[in-house]
Amino acid sequence: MKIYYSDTHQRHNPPYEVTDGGKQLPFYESPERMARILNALARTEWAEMLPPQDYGSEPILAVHSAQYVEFVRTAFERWQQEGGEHGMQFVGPVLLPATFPLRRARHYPASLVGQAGYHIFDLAGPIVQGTYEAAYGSAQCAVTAAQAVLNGERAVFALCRPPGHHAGRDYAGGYCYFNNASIAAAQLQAKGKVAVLDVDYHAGNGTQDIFYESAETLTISIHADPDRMYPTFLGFADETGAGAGAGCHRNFPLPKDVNDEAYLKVLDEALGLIRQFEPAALVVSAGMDIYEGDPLGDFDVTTDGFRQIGERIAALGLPTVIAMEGGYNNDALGENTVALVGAFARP
Ligand code: OKP
Ligand code: ZN
Repeated sequence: MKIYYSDTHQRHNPPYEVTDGGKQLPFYESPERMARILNALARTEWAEMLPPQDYGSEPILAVHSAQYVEFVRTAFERWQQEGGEHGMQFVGPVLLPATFPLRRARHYPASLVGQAGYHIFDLAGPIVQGTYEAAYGSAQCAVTAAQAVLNGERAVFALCRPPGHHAGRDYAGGYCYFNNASIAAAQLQAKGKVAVLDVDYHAGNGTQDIFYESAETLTISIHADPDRMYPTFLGFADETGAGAGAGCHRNFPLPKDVNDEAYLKVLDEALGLIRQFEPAALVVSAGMDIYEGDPLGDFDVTTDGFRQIGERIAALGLPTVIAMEGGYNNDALGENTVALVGAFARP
C-alpha cells in the first residue's frame, strides 16, 4: 500500500499546550507519534513509504479561505516582529492568542494577536516557527494520496501530522491547522460524490463545518459525546446538514467505556449510511485515540478492535484515502495504526 509521509512535520514541535485551568502540559501531539508509526509500518510487508508531491496551495485553497492560509503562513514571523498588544514585551517561541473575538463581530482584527484569536479557536493550536511548513507538508500527503486514488489505487494512507479534522475553513484548533481529510475529499470530488468517515475519538467539527451545506459530500463522525468531551460545541446527533446538504452529515455521540462490540455496532450503522449514499470514493479520518489506553480518551477499543474496524470499512470496497488524525498512547500507536490500515492491504 502506498503511504505518503513527509519529514516536515518535525518542524512543528510546540513546547507545551495549555489545559482547561491554564496549566502548561507537554504537547501531546508530538513528533514522536510519527516515529512510532513509522517503526511499526517498517515491520510490515505491505507498507510502501513515499514522499508526497508538491501540488502547491491550490488544493488547500479548495477548502480553506485565502485569508486564513495567508495568516498561517505568515503568523509566526509577524509574531516575532510585532509581538502582542501595544508593544507587550513577551514574545516567546509560541504564538498563542488569549483573546477570541466572537464570530458575530463584523471587524477582522488588524493586529497579529487579534487575527490569531480570530483564526485559532482554542489553546491547543499554537503556532511555532515550523507550523506552516509542517501543516503544508501534511496537506500535501493528503493531496498526493487522493491523486493516487484518482489514478486507480484502491486504498492509500496519508500519514499526516499535524492532524486536520478540527480545522475549519478559516480556523485552527485542537492540534489541527489544515484539514487534510477534507482536502483529500475535495480532490476526490473529481470522481463524484465522496463520503468522509471520522473514527477519531473527538468530533470532527472542522470537517462537519466545511461540508455542512454540501450535497456531494456525506460526512459522518463517531465520537465521544461533546456534552462531556472536547470539542464541546459541535458534534451532536441533531446536526444533520443544512441547505443543499440537509441530511448529508451525521454525528454519533457516544458515552464513555465503549468497547469493541459497542463501537462496531455503531460503525455498522454508519457504514450502512455510506452504502446508501453510493459515493464514488471514501476518506477515513483515522484517529487512534478511541484506544482503551489513550490518555485523552475514555473508550475501550482494543488493538483487535482496530483490525475489525479496518476490515469493516475496507469491506465497503470503495477507493479510499485514510488520513491520520489523533492517537496519543505512543506505546500502542504503531500497532493500532497498522491494525486498522493493514486491513486495506489484505486481499
Ligand atoms: C485532537 B484530535 C480539553 C483538552 C483538549 C485538545 C484535544 C485535541 C484532540 N480539556 N485538548 O482529535 O485527536
Ligand atoms: Zn482525537
